[in-house]
Formats: sequence, structure tokens, C-alpha cells
Amino acid sequence: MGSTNSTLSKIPNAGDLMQETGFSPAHIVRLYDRYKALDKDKKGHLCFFFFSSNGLFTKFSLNYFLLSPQDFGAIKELAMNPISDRIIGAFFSSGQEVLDFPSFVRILAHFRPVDKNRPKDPNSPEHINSRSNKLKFIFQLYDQDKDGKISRQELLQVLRTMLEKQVTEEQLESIADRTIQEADLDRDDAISFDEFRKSMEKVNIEHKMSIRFLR
Ligand SMILES: [Ca+2]
Ligand SMILES: [Ca+2]
Repeated sequence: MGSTNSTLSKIPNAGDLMQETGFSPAHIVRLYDRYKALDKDKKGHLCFFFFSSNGLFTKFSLNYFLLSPQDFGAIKELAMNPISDRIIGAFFSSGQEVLDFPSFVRILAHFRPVDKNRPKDPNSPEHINSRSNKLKFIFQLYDQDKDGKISRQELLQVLRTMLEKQVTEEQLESIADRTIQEADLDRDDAISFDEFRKSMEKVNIEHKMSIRFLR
């Protein structure tokens, strides 16, 4: 595509962003077009979507959509999952109100498939889309008060958001209790990041948390 380079030159710090996120020039250009299209009302509003079919860490599937707020509201079964705010919230520092392009790209970079061919250099910093960073990303969605632990309340809140219309409050509580019981190794009734990582050991998070950006 001849237009790739000319668009790329209009994107501030495109080179640094590619370096940081591992996106190719074509990816960056495509994401930039998407960002521009989404931001046409200049509100900086982007809606993300995240839900799990059964709500459990250990068997969870991730789906992701990028929609304008209008589209978002128009799709009924998606509209009952307002968890999108959490994804954005996890990446906003307090006081930040607009999702700028670099932040947008960094969020999406967590969903980039892991490159099998890219050689691992032990001295280079960890890639944004590494397994560990993908897990951290999910963990942050649960850990709303950012104290490094997922409390029963925090877990319940996420489960409620994801499963509200499908299960009763009692079922939600029993899912939360079971999830904590299974993951909570030091018995403090909360799930630390280490415990979370262990509970996800058998989950192919690299695959589940991947989006093909170019089709
Ligand atoms: Ca917490
Ligand atoms: Ca614990």
C-alpha cells in the first residue's frame, strides 16, 4: 500500500510506538484510521468490550469489540455488559479523560498475538503482549482499588456485570466463593497476582487474548 507511508508520517511518534508495541507500520496505520473514525465526534470516547461466557478465571473466553457508543447501545446483548469502562479505566490515570492514540495502541497491543518467530532476547524488556502482561491486564480489570489483590467483593462485581441476566445472586456468590477457594493459596480470602497467575497456568491465555488486527 503506497498510502501506508504517507499516513504513517502524520502519526506522531509512530516509530516509538511500533518499537514499544511490536505493531507493524500497516497495523499502526490501520489502528490510526480506526481511532480517527471512532473519534469523529471528538469526544475521545471509545467503547471496549470484555466478557466471559461462564465468568470463571480458569475457563474464560475473551471477546473483544471496538464500537462507537451508538453501536454499542444498539446491540442489545452486548449493552448489558458495561465492563468496557473497566478496560479503559485500567489504563487511565486519574484526571485523564481522553484516550489518546498512543494509549489506544498500548491497550490494543495487549491483544496482539504472540510472535512465535520473534527471538527471545533475555535482556530486552518484556513485550506488551507477553503472557505475563496479558495476565496483568486481566488482573487489573478485577482489582479495582489497585491494592494488588482481588477481593471477594471485586470478584463479585465483575461476575455480576458479566453474568447479571443469566444467573441468580446466590449462584453468583457461589461462583465467587468457589473461584476464591480454588485460587486462594495463602487463605487470606483474596487473590493475589501470583495466585491469579497460578490459577491461570493451564489456560492458553496467549490464544484467548489475541485479536487478528489485519484480515
Ligand atoms: Ca483489590
Ligand atoms: Ca490469597
